[in-house]
Amino acid sequence: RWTDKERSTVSAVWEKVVIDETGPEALQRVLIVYPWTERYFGSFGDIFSADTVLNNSKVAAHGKVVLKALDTAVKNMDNIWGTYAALSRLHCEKLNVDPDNFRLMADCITITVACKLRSALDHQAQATWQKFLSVVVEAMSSQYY
Ligand code: ZNH
Repeated sequence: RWTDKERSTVSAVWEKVVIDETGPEALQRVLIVYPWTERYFGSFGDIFSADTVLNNSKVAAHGKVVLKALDTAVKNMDNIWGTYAALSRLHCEKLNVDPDNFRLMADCITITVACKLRSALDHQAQATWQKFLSVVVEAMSSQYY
């Protein structure tokens, strides 16, 4: 269901993404722009005291974990739902993450990528990239009941 052009666009965008930078920055954006998302990260300590969202090593590490999971989707574009079935179940049953937050996370990833790639993420590339992320969001939500 992906055209060759879409596949090559997603790969081209992803090749330019530095996981260790974009992951932390995207999750920091989620936590700052949508501060209620902090509730899921109780085990990370008081991430809002002083300026600690931006220098909390657990937030940074977790941002990398999320982006590494995206790498799996890029490499399995024909089976994104299958790739995320267990992860979706974990977020539903154990982590109790409201699935609306997946869309917020996806948007923050796009904004972070756009800030870094600038003109390399042109309108056509953004459209395809967001289509890809919307499948990721659907897949992450697929096991909720
Ligand atoms: Zn998440 C975890 C992915 C979103 C919250 N995550 C996780 C992991 C992964 C992920 C891979 C790990 C798992 C294990 O360990 O097994 N996520 C992901 C993705 C996405 C997400 C791909 C999208 C796209 N998350 C999310 C959101 C939120 C979350 C939005 C909220 C807001 N997660 C979470 C938590 C956890 C996780 C809380 C746990 C952490 C710790 O460490 O504890």
